Amino acid sequence: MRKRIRLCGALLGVGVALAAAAAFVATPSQAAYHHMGEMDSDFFLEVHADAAGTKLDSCTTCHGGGVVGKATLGSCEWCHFTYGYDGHGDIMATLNPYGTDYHDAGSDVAAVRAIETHDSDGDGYANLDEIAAVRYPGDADDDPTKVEAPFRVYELAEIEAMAAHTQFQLMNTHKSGDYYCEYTGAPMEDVLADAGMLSWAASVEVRAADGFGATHPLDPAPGYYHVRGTYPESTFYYAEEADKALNPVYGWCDYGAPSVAGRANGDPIVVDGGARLLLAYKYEGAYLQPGGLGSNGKLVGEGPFRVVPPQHTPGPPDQASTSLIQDVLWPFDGPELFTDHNAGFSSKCVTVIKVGPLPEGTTDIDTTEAGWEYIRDGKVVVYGAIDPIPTARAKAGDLREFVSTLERTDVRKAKMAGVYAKKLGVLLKQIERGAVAGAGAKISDDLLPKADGVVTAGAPDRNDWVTDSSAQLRIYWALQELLTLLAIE
Ligand SMILES: [Ca+2]
Ligand SMILES: [Ca+2]
Ligand SMILES: [Ca+2]
Repeated sequence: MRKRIRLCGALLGVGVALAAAAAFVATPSQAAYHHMGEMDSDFFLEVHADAAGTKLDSCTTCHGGGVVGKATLGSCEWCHFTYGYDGHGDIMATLNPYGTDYHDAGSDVAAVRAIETHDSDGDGYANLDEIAAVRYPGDADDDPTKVEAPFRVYELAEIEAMAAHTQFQLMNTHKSGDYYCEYTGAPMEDVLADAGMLSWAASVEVRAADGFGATHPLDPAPGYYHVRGTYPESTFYYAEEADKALNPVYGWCDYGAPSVAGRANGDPIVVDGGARLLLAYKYEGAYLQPGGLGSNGKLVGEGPFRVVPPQHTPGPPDQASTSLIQDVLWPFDGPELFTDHNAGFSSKCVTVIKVGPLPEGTTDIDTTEAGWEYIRDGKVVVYGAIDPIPTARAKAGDLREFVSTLERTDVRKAKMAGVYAKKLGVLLKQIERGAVAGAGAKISDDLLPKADGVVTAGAPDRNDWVTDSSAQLRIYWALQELLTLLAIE
């Protein structure tokens, strides 16, 4: 029998056998962390107390995520998928290199200490340096030099507070049946403006919780559905032959939505404000059904947010490509001469909107864990080429918070922690005012020199105020991160 090892996320002793895929939807993703009998997270925090409450205080520090089909799973879902609720699987397969080192060193407090000097993930930074900088020691794509791009998390209520846009349109698919309907949402252009999209941004990439994604250039480009401005006016196309309700044998369009009522073939479709690329949250006036993975591993539901593109070549619903009956009024139009298939570029359950290209010195934010939680909580994150100030403000606030927890033994002289926190308060005010140059100077000339010895000289140097190595590393890298963010324009 396999040795029973105790690792966070392993769900040992929970003998509930559920189909792993079906369980993703219902399981709060942090349920396994600090769960009954699990000690590893306590061992980790006993050695690395500063990591409490950071992104390292989670399963992800030791367990990797994975990909099943097109779905990207966070560490929790990945564990459930590979290991199962009954522990039938191979727990070692869920460990990242840091988790493996911890396991091989004995899975206790001494093991956490013993692997501090290892570079488990081989990215050139020792585990201790990474943990101090709040970077994953088991993920080579994350290291202390990496700065997350500016981001802004929106809740549904914030998107709803923007001017609502309602549009009736055709959703034309390649093969799964077409339909006319009405979506309500905020134009994507308005969402990006609200996030402070930078002038040189070029495109957005939207990603859904199941890994599906689509790229939308800001301006019209052949083959794409663009963000800015309106789409051509379209016409309502109706034929009894196409109507699934009247021709259940080979009809291909669903005319059953309430918003279809009263329309006749050839009527112009008039949309107040013009047809736009929408970040939709309502279908026919009702909130979108939040998505989840069905037992077949496929996405069910489309909400809470769906990106809805109108047709760029407005035309009739066309017969499904898979139908053998193509001798019809509107046969499948593969080359898209008369109509385009916008539905396939309509991303369901969108949780991430990346505005590209990324600002210099930044990298993708960690969205692995965001997917299904965002679906449940009605959130979407916009990141990339957007206003960096709110992110810098939040990070400076976090840093001040951290410094306020420093103890006498972490600093050279008794009052230094308090004064350093006050200096960070000054920095915070500069950032809030948008005084970017002043804030940069404050960091480079005043804050960094007092916390840079470990990185520049291998040990705290004579003018360092913060003398605890791990605290100093955390402060040093947080300040570097702020410098990068403040340099974005
Ligand atoms: Ca490393
Ligand atoms: Ca790393
Ligand atoms: Ca079609």
